Amino acid sequence: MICGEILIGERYLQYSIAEPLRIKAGQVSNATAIGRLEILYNGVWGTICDDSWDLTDAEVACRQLGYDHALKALQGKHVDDGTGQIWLDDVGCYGHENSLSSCAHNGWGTHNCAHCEDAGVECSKTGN
Ligand SMILES: [Ca+2]
Ligand SMILES: [Ca+2]
Repeated sequence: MICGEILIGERYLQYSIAEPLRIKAGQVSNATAIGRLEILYNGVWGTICDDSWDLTDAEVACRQLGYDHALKALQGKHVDDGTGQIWLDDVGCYGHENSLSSCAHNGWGTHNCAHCEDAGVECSKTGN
């Protein structure tokens, strides 16, 4: 999410704020987290489509959630269906991003998905 621009010298620097993530319909402890992934945008929690959802994307999400590793990128058939807004589709992270919202995607709310395709994560505090 591009939130604005700052003029520094003769260059405009774009800055951004990470949209928060949460895990729903799963199990969360200090050591592990597993469940449906949701992201907050414009004050509304929404889900992420499992199209092209992979371990690299899950790594970024798990790190943003405060875990060290992603063990699995869960596809919709392994995740309880969410409701309401579907925010992200075709997420494409490189893996170095600090937040899921800075990864490539189709645009907020632009998708060809249903809630049976809601993506999830399995995150861990310790190794693989
Ligand atoms: Ca991907
Ligand atoms: Ca798609």
